[in-house]
Amino acid sequence: MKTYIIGHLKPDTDSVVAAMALASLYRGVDCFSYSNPEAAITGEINPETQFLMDKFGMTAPAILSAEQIQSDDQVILVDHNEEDQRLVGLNPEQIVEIVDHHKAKLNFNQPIFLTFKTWGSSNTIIAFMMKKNDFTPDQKLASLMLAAILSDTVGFKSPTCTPKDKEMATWLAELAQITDVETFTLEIFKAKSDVSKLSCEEIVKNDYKVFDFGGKKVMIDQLETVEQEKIISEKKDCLLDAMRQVQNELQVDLIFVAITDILKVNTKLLVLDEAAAQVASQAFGGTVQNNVLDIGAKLSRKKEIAPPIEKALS
Ligand SMILES: [Mn+2]
Repeated sequence: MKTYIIGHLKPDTDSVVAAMALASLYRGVDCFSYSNPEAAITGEINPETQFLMDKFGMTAPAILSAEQIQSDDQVILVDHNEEDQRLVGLNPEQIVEIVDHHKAKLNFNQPIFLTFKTWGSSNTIIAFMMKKNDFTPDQKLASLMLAAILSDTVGFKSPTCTPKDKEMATWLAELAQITDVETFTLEIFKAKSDVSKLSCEEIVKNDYKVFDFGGKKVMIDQLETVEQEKIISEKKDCLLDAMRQVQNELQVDLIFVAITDILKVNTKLLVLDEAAAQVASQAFGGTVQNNVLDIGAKLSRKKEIAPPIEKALS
């Protein structure tokens, strides 16, 4: 019997490291009675997470499929809760706990443990849980947890960032013995931005979430980069073709690709068709020009991009 701790589809650094960190806490502190806590991920890690694993000599958790989960195993979700973002085929009756910082959309037939905080990163929540339990992550794990907080809060610049994120990051930076957090943040940004090895289809599927907004399936992919202009001027047509293909493949009603410049703090939305253009204009104002809508100083999909789209569709 195992307890799998697993993040969302299309794993990002926060979700991969949150699974590792929570598994480490649950293995390390006696009062948690989970049997064999084991971190897992839903699919290949992204280039940023790979960079961090290499940098700190760590190995990412193994990819788990629903078929590998035995009927007596338990599952803990981290960094997500909605069904559309869970491992495909996962039996909701095996979920025993959720630790998350996203809007809750839940419907369970059994009582479960829930830890939801409106902080900028799931790793902030887990660091907080560690402190409460007098548990100290080792230097490598602390480094990864710090990186996850910096990644999710875009170096503390995202509107999702809270004082608690900074407080936990300070604690983790000490444990990690990382004194120059700013330089470390830039290193993470560069790794995040490296799309040189990705095809347009891979970019469109690099960091996407599918939402159910008023009965419509809406896919929002976000590319956080320091090369926004270059990507739009060099890859727009190729990305639009890939968006068309991915929209068909995933059977979503609307598809948006947000290209976010994390240094300039600006997002440009790639919009595929007239239906999406209308929704985008209604959500953010302005007019779509050549399939691009500049939505201004926005960084956070969760707080600044998805909610206006949801509102426009309601
Ligand atoms: Mn997160």
